[in-house]
Amino acid sequence: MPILTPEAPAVPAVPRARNSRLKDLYAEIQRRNPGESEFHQAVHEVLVSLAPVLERHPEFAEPGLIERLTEPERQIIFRVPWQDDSGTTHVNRGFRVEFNSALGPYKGGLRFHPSVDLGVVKFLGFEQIFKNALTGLGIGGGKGGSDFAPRGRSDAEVMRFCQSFMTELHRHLGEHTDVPAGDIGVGGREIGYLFGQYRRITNRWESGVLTGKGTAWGGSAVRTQATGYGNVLFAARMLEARGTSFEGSRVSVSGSGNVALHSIAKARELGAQVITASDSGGYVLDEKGIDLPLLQQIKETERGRISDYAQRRGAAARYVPNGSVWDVPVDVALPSATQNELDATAAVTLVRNGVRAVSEGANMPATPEAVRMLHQAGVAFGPGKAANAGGVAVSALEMRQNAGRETWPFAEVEKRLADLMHGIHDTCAGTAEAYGSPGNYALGANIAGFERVTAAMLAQGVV
Ligand code: NDP
Ligand code: 2IT
Repeated sequence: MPILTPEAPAVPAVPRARNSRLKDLYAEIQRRNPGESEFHQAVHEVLVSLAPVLERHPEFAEPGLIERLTEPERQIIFRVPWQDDSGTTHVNRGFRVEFNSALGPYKGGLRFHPSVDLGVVKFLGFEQIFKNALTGLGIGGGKGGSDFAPRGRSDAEVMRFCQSFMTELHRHLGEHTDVPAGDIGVGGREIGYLFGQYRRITNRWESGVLTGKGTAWGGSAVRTQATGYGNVLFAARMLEARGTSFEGSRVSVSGSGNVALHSIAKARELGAQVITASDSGGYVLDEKGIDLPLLQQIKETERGRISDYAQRRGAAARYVPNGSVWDVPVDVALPSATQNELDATAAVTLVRNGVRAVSEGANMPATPEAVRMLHQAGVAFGPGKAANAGGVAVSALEMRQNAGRETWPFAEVEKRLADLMHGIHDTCAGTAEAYGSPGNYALGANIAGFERVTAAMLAQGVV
């Protein structure tokens, strides 16, 4: 982990005392949370942005404030026993980290993936605090999940797992308390099973307790598309600020899940040629442009793999097992799979190949070294906590519809999403500029999110 210097070279110098306090704080966070490398990384990325804020706003330097911000309000870890179709019992571990509720009920997704552990959930929950603050929609930060691997499991097995998971988690949730949604491995099917079990146990139709529900039973239009659409809208605004656009550009997308599929759709709508998609097995390069209906059929209906897509597409596509999708020369790259999937080597390759913008659909997909290189090369970089906020923003709109027993039309939610993404872009850009680092969206997102949440924490006293 590099020392605490800001990611971009243009950040004004700050007095040594503030920097050394942040360094001490970071060392203490590492000591108190051993082995949680992703959490350390997420905290570090924020702390490196804060020295100029503490200088300008001494109230935010109040002892204990950043210590509270980096310590979850509550961490829940529980056993999730379930039986597979052959009757064999499995035991997974469930997590919910309720990180910060200064701005509203804890809000954030659930991830089901074998790599999930406490450090991963804490990194995601920490990111979520800032992301949710940037939406301005009155939602706190939280995240949860399990080391359960849904891939290859039958619907019945996934249902039993979700029911067992919710049997424990339900006591911690509530529309005014904690409101989960989807993330990796948790989509519409899982939210349905989770909601069904919550309703059964509590005997309440409490639609606002989960978001990402089916539109026939309380879900919002556009929630499924919102993260991918939102990331492309954010990237489009970054390109516009540089006098360019998606029109006629070559775009690479990683992943082939919820965020990737809807990023591809929106980028195409804006005139781009999207030429890649991937999964943990490899990537496909489709020079004619990804055939979205075919990819959706394979991923959403058949729950298949990218290798199946390449096979069905025939000569038009080239499948590269275990390859790096970032080797493909593009104008815009949209990492949409998982954390740390775009490292320094990938960033160098992208820059050499002339990339103009990188916008994070996933959470923390670019490593700190990659981010630094992109900044130094003058590439427009959209940090996940701003660029992928469209998903949770439409989740907050789903909560509003549920509270008012309303159903808003697709076009209305889509318009609100576009306005929200433009607002988040402009907040990040304006904050970066105000702190002497124009164009550094990562700095702008960290500072704007930090100011909003810590102002609320200060007003609410030491809790
Ligand atoms: P999905 O489960 O729908 O898709 C995940 C995709 O990423 C799959 O293609 C998967 O491939 C790939 N992937 C996952 N883990 C790895 C890995 N370790 N290495 C390589 N590929 C991997 O998830 P989402 O699309 O919902 O989420 C993608 C990212 O976007 C995550 O970082 C998530 O936190 C973030 N995000 C999601 C939001 C949402 O609304 N869903 C909102 C904001 C951010 P495979 O099948 O091989 O595992
Ligand atoms: O990372 C994220 O923002 C999400 N997975 C969506 C969270 C939500 O509550 O909609």
